[in-house]
Amino acid sequence: MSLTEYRKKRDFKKTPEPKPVRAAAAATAPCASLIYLIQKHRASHLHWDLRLEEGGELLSWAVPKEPPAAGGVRRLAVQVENHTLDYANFEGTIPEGEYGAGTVEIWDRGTYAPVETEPGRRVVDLRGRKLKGRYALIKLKPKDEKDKNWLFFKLKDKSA
Ligand SMILES: [Mn+2]
Repeated sequence: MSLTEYRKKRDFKKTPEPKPVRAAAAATAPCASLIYLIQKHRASHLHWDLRLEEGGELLSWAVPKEPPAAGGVRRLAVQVENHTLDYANFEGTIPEGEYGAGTVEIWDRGTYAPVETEPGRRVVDLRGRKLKGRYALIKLKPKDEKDKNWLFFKLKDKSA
């Protein structure tokens, strides 16, 4: 996935969201700490945008309900277009009439470490202020090509 869809959906003359800079798509050093964040997005429907840095972009999922700090709660997470890395610092108001119109605030931020990365399955260790510990993202069997539904949940802490 590239940032083509991210660019296509936005008019950077109208939205304050960051415009991708081509030169900034530098490869991430393998040992560098990777960005994890969640933005609370009050758009037409309130949701939380979960973002994980990978390959110089932010993989992104829209979570319709508040992400769980504890185990035992599974949340739907709909994968959306990759976002530019600069989006990790974005807070503000997307104007009426623009894609995602509404307010964006950073709800949680930190770093993460990938534990398992397979197509349709990711396990990550999150080190945020609100979400900490091991989480899984599991892609649900798609009913059609457009289906990008995943489940996001905290794995049980074996040491507890
Ligand atoms: Mn959003």
